[in-house]
Amino acid sequence: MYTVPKLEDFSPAALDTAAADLLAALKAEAAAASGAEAFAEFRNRWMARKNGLLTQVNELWLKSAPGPAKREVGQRVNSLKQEAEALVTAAEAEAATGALRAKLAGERVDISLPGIARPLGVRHPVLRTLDELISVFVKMGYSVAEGPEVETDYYNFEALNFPPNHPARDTQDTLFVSGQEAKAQRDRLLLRTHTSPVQIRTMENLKPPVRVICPGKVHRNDAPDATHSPVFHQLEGLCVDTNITFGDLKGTLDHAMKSMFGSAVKTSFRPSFFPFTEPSVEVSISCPFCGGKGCRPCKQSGWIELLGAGMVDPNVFGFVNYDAKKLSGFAFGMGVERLAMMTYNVDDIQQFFYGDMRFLEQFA
Ligand code: FA5
Repeated sequence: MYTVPKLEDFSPAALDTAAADLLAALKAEAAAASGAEAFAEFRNRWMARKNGLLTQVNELWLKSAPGPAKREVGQRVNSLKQEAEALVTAAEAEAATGALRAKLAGERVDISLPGIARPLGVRHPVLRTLDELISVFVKMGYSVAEGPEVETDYYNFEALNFPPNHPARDTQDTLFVSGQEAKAQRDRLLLRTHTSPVQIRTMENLKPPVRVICPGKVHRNDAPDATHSPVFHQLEGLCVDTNITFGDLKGTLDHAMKSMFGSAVKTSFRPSFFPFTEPSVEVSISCPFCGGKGCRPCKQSGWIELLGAGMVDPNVFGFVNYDAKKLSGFAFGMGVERLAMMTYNVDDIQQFFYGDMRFLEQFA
């Protein structure tokens, strides 16, 4: 194995020979060092600061060179060390690619293996019902409007003719945003309890005639049960023009329900109360499951209550600068989950929100 010789002769020719011997030995050892461990040993033998072969060159050649030759020897030793270091670095890179090549040589990509199939999602039954409803009304000439889920007291209640502290507010158990006490009541934020505020936002922005539907998510502090969820969806409708009558309301909703549940379905309108409509009605459809004879979904009554509606109260027109003497209109709001339950014969509203694949896969 190579050792750094002591020099007697410091002539350029003798130095050249000694340098050539050293480099030849280094190259041979680099080529022989296979594997990470052997290479580390090789590197250490040559490069170690303490007693590595290149350090020994310093000691044995440079330090023992006679005074007049020192300069010449110093330059040669420096360039020799540089060359040696470059050779070690190159050998190191070569060893790394060599190892990678060896690893790859043992691996094969099997392009005939099937890939990882991602299951394709389907539209959620609630959104599917919403889409169907929207398309029924779009065919009747309605456009679609949206509004914010975090609303002000003004749009959710006041402009809909719910005065502050009016008991009608209690019919919609409201989730309020905290820390709003410093604001005037009308500016306080809440999670909208219905999509009716979009009626106001629409009339503020559009001149009559207006025909819009407003789909969206709403929130109430309702305890979850088979027909109630604290988060659910509504589809609001608003039609304002001259000479809009209660007959238009009945015809429109009757047509919409027949489009959704089949032409045999009948609609029934019973008096009700909402502050923003006068008169107000609850709309029911004849039970599509039993045809009106009475069954479990319709609680033996033959009818299923689906939505609230009515003629726009003139006070509401006052909030949006519409002329209540010239204009009239109707509005309605339906719970989309309740319609989806009817469409897909689902008896528990909570099924829509559990995210249980066994339930959702049935709609694929
Ligand atoms: C309203 O929200 C009125 N804004 C509807 C309206 C619009 C009337 C325009 C007149 C004119 P109501 O609170 O009844 O009304 O709710 C409407 C529908 O939402 C109900 O018929 C029901 O289908 C659905 N709904 C109400 N609460 C829940 C709940 N917790 N979970 C699921 N659906 C609900």
